Amino acid sequence: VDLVAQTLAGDRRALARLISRVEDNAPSARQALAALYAHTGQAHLIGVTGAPGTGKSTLVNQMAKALRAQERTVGVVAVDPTSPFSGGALLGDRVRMRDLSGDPGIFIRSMATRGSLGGLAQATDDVVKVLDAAGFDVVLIETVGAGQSEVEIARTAHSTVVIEAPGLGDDVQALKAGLLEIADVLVVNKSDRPEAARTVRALEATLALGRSNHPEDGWEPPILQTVALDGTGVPELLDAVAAHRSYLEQSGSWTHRERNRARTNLTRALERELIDQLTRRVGPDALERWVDRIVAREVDAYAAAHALIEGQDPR
Ligand SMILES: Nc1nc2c(ncn2[C@@H]2O[C@H](COP(=O)(O)OP(=O)(O)O)[C@@H](O)[C@H]2O)c(=O)[nH]1
Ligand SMILES: [Mg+2]
Repeated sequence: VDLVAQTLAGDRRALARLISRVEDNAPSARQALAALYAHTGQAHLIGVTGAPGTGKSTLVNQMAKALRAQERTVGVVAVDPTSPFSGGALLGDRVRMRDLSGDPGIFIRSMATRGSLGGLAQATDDVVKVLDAAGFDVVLIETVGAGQSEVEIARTAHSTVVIEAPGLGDDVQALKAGLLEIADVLVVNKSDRPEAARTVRALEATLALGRSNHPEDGWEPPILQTVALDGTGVPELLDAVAAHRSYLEQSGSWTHRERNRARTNLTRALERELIDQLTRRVGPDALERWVDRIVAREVDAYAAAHALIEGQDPR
């Protein structure tokens, strides 16, 4: 069966199987990704990130529903490497997202936890490409804004929505996590809570400081308020994200971001390919013997890498 052709034709079961292969990094997956690649580049990729518990999943669910009401098709990729469960999905996420099941205009995938976070970023990127090629108008990518890899995932989106919520301890968690710099749209969710106004003010103050450092950037991230529990503020959020897309297109930033994404993809592919080739050439034993020598303080990692590339024997 040709999963690629079926996926392009709109077959959702084929899409699900193809995504599983991509997630498992199966040998057939690279060929499939290559065949799909020419069909990518149409979807608006929207990253949704923020500290755990800010309401990302609830909000993504509402955004997806609102987009469906506008007759737009939606792919959702939820990435949660902090979840210890296989499948990566928090049970609550699955339950809440069940609202939307049975609708062929939406496809939701929770990414499995990977051994390495670098692998997770790559796998997420690949799954997003499959959804893009399959023709979804919008792909929402939920990540926990907690570390470098999550920031990297959020960064590959066209538009990044950073979620804050009042009452989680610190005034501005996103600031601590370094997320404000990548925010195209800021959302204070849980605005049904009285402390929300204070969180908005804290964000405004922080942004006012940061903005003067980037006078060349023509986009000022708006600060919106939502109540994901009942959908309050979600239409305004979608408007802001659409406005950001228009800004990207008119300013030339869309092309610029596409180039950056292509460069990241190429660099990652090169790293993977070169390491694979080298490991095949010298064998895994040689690698381990260089590790021994590094541990023994006989050589440093740079010298060992250089020696490996030169084809030298560890001993
Ligand atoms: N009061 C209030 N609670 C919310 C709101 N949005 C989400 N929550 C709750 O916050 C908790 C965490 O939500 P979740 O979407 O799983 O957050 P995530 O970890 O960021 O994905 C859940 O108990 C939600 O019901 C909101 O707008 N107001
Ligand atoms: Mg979540």
